[in-house]
Amino acid sequence: MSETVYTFCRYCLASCGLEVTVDGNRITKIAADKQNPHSWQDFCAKGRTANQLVEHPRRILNPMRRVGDTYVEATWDEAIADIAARMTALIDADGPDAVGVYYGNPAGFSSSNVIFMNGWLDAIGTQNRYAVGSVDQNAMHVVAQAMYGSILMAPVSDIDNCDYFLLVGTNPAVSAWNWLETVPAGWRRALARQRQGAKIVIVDPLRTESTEKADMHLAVRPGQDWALLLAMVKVILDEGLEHRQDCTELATGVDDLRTLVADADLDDLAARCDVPRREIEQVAREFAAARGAMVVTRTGVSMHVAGTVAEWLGHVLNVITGRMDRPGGRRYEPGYVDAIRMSGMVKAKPHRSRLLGREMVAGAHALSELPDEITTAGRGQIRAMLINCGNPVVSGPDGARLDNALAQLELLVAIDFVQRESHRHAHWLLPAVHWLERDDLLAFTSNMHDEPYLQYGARAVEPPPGAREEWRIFVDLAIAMNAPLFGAKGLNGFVKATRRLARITRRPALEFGPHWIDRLVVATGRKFNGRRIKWRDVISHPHGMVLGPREFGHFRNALRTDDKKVHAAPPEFVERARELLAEPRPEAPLGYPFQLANRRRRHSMNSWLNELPGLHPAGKGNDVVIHPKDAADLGVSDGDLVRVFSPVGAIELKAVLSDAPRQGVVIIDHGWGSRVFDPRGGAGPVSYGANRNLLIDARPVDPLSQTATLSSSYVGVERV
Ligand SMILES: Nc1nc2c(c(=O)[nH]1)N[C@H]1C(S)=C(S)[C@@H](COP(=O)(O)OP(=O)(O)OC[C@H]3O[C@@H](n4cnc5c(=O)[nH]c(N)nc54)[C@H](O)[C@@H]3O)O[C@H]1N2
Ligand SMILES: Nc1nc2c(c(=O)[nH]1)N[C@H]1C(S)=C(S)[C@@H](COP(=O)(O)OP(=O)(O)OC[C@H]3O[C@@H](n4cnc5c(=O)[nH]c(N)nc54)[C@H](O)[C@@H]3O)O[C@H]1N2
Ligand code: SF4
Ligand SMILES: [Mo]
Repeated sequence: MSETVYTFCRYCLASCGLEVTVDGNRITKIAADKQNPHSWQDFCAKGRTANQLVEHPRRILNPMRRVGDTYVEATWDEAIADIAARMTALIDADGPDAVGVYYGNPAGFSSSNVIFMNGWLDAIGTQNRYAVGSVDQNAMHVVAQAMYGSILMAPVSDIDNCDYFLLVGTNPAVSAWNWLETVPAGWRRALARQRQGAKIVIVDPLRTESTEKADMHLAVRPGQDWALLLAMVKVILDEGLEHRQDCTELATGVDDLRTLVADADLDDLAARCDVPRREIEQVAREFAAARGAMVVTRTGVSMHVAGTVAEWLGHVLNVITGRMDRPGGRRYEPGYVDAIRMSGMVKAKPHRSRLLGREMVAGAHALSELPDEITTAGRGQIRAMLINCGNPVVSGPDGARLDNALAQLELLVAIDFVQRESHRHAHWLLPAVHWLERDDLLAFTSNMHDEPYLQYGARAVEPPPGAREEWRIFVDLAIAMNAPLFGAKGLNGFVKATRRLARITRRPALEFGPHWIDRLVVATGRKFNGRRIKWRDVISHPHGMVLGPREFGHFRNALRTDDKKVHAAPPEFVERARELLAEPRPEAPLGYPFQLANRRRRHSMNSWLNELPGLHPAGKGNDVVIHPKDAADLGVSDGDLVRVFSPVGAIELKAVLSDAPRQGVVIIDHGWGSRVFDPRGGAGPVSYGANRNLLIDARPVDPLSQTATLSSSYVGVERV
């Protein structure tokens, strides 16, 4: 007999409502939940085929221990005891930093994973924490902290009132309108506004599915958005087009911006970003004059050495033209929990990395530093590592160096569904639970939705009996290592007592776990219509509930700066901008004439859905896309096999000629070339395409966000 479960997709923050048909414990169909009042219209094939990952033929079903070159299944008791004993021995010998962790993007789509992971890390006391932020969104966190006083202060887009969209480094037609915000059906809503007369301007070195629909496309030189945006700030301030009131009452530092732009030259900036000066002036003037307008910056902006400055200047444009907290601009959505206040209660210990002495960004160090921290001897060297929801060898820079370092670890533990590239040296593979098998209340992203919205992501099916949610693994490890969870003395004993009680009474809910936190969060959440949400409201709305209208006026209150103002010109950003201005204009190094750009695909999720049969039926893999004029110079024809090389690596792929990239730029989609191994069946690995991040030197990083140059590195191309 089949039943229907309503839940939401947790692959990306679009969070599409799903209607899942289940027969026995098997998913027979996944469709959009059109009764979901907030999000379903972005529904895509990734969500539709999510059961293929649940039923992955190579899924790890029980903990697996490495024995020589093969793996054998083990019990959880054996896994936890062995991992705990080996980590404890290393910590006793070398201190807590001997254990390191990397957590990837999917960790953020679980309500319990990161909280309990940090609880375990605090328990053992290691500061060797590495995260995906350094190949994604760190620039935004750094900017939010400096300008608004909190890393989590993420403004949301008020699309339906917007008359002028300036979209920089984003391809919403493919990736949907989400990063540190989510606007369901955002791209369609922007196109609907366009039909009513709004203008869409997109800044992107590539012609994309989004630029095809734009009114204007500025094909910027990769990595030079900072120059383009600084030029726009200059035009606006020099021509007196700014919003007087916001520049004096909402923000501080606008005079420092004036001084900065006075020292910059429009022709120089235009030459740097390679966008004609008159187009820059036109867009700046139109943007300032539009009734409702917004700049939106995303990963195309952040993944460069000047990423933070560019991200900052995007926010500056919104602030100085009066777009914050006004219709058609960027709002602050308080959601139903005050994540900013809660994150402020967690006081992270400041920590500098051992070798380069860099501070953490958003609670973690940068992936680019990880290989040396593993391979360089001395106190604080990482000797054991846990990878939680990540594939950093493919997603991060210089994968070969990281792979080589991971091979040298005394202990590598991976929690995942399948064994991918980054897990190939693992001593232990621990089987994870898919979101279709897990309950999640994503309360801490509630203020990133473009309206107050709450949905409990119910599980559709039970996980395989041998799989475990991460939170439980972290609790078990803390107990086995005799380290106080969350650093709170006595908590382990309490957890054990609740476990006993749950067992004796046969009421699993009595065991301490994330559901306690979910209930607490809702019980102490914001009031709507004078009343707090009750847990039974949550449960009785399986399609989710919109809790109220989109409101303005919360932004000022949410600011966490000491003077409750927006800091428009944080000194470290101004200084970095001056450094960039003093640098010579960008030029390709000898032998590496092309900049390597990147694209996402509708049917890929970073590095992890490419092997699913339902998503990429024909011609799986990635190619290198070359402009026909560049190809002619290289003597390359469509379909030729070419070698793409950089100082740190080389890969071979098929050439495809297209004028999608600007001349001097070649495109290779990221996320490909990750092998999927078969630890249970012992068959050979499957792999599609090539890992373009093998070409990225990890050393040059944005000094402010510590992000590597994933989208503007230089490469050479030759026919094989
Ligand atoms: N060149 C280039 N590189 C990029 C990007 C780019 O645009 N260009 N994009 C960057 C961005 S934005 C991101 S977010 C990163 C992603 O970087 P990562 O997060 O490191 O890598 P993913 O490819 O997302 O791999 C996620 C892994 O988690 C596993 N997984 C999925 N769900 C779960 C779960 O619930 N539990 C557990 N335990 N495991 C799970 C998957 O099977 C997969 O192996 O890549 C970055 N890398
Ligand atoms: N289908 C699908 N959807 C996804 C994901 C996915 O993997 N697949 N990933 C999700 C995740 S983790 C994230 S973080 C979001 C990211 O969402 P987006 O940031 O919108 O990601 P992209 O689609 O890669 O768009 C980035 C654009 O920036 C352009 N770009 C590259 N370099 C530059 C530059 O120097 N300047 C400018 N102006 N543009 C540049 C690229 O050509 C590309 O078109 O998407 C999410 N949605
Ligand atoms: S992956 Fe597709 S279905 Fe899932 S939330 Fe994102 S857009 Fe929606
Ligand atoms: Mo991301």
